[in-house]
Amino acid sequence: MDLLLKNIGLLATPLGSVAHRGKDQNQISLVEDAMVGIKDGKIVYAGKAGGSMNADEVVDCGGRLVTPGLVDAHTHLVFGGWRQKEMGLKLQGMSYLDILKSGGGILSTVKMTRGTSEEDLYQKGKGLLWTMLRHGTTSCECKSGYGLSLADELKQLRVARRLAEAGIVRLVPTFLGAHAIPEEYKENRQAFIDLVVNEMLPVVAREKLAEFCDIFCETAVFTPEESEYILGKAKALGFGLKAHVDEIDPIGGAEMTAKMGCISAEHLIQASDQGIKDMARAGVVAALLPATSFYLDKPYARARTMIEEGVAVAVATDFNPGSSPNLNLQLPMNLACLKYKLTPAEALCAVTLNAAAAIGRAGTIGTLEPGKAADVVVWDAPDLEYIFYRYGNNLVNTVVQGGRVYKN
Ligand code: IZC
Ligand code: ZN
Repeated sequence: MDLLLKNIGLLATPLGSVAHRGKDQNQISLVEDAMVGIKDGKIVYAGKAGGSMNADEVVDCGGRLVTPGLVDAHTHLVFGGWRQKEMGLKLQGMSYLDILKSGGGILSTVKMTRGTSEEDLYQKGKGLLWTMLRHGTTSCECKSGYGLSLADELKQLRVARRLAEAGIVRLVPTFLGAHAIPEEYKENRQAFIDLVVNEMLPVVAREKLAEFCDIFCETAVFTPEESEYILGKAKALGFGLKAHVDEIDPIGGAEMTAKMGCISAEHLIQASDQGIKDMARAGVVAALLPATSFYLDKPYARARTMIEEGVAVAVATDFNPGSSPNLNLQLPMNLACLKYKLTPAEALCAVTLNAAAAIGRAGTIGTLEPGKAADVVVWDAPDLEYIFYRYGNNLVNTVVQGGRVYKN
């Protein structure tokens, strides 16, 4: 064996390789006095301590809590600049969509991303990934959507590919060309939709630069009908589907994700009862983003209703320079308990197994079981409740990613 994590006070993990819905989301395995054995970057044993195991490297967990590495199923990781200059507008009461309509918001990040070189975007992304890793995130999804031209979307996705190859955090790339209508197409939105469908999607598919296609389905951005059209074209090219829906206004986005067979639907703050039922029937994972509700001072998605209706709930950061400039998944974990009223067990599942399912990785990450990737967090915590109860500082003691050990 390459690595042994011994003296684990409590090993807490969901089990299995499919998203947990309904009452199952609350079912996790809790083993006291445990150990985890790792070989070739994979878990070979996770359970009760005992027997003698020889390992090249031993980490003494000192009686601490151990969980699977966190999976951040929704990030906009690659972008130029930041948006601190919009803080003043926000404080004066200007809304997220008003800032976007006036050419700021996403569009200001588009300008800065177009103006940043591939190498600079890569270096910045690497720094962000190291920070995420130190906060316990061992896998993340990463969206494009700040290029909004063929060349600039490809640039962002090439950066994502290089970041994946850097091997810091496991990374799953998503094409979000339909994130906003860029300034140069303001008077001709159909021409931009044609560009996404006829030029961007085929090249991204051919160059295998993204696994999923996402869209911002929202008032003044893309309608549910336009979303169906674009996602339908993406599906035909082999992309898995995701969509940002019903974040600000209830416009039938959740229903649309069920109809299109999306793997996940994002935000869902205003999702209708029917939309939630449709998602449960179609098996769409709800990727909820409570740090965005916090940051935009908006209501919180109806996570309890979703769980009661049988929707698998995942929780992610939505890390982006506008509505969620935070890449520490521990804050949304706190909010999942405090605002969504999830139990610690449900919330753990939401940032591990269900998050893995939201990005098509439930078979390989998200639980501590033999055969899965050796992605593990050792927490400065004696039990599971503690990491949801404490907040505001980093509670990670040690992270193992792909069998490599990083001590904080
Ligand atoms: O840059 O504002 N919601 N897209 C949809 C975002 C937030 C990212 C941004
Ligand atoms: Zn987003």
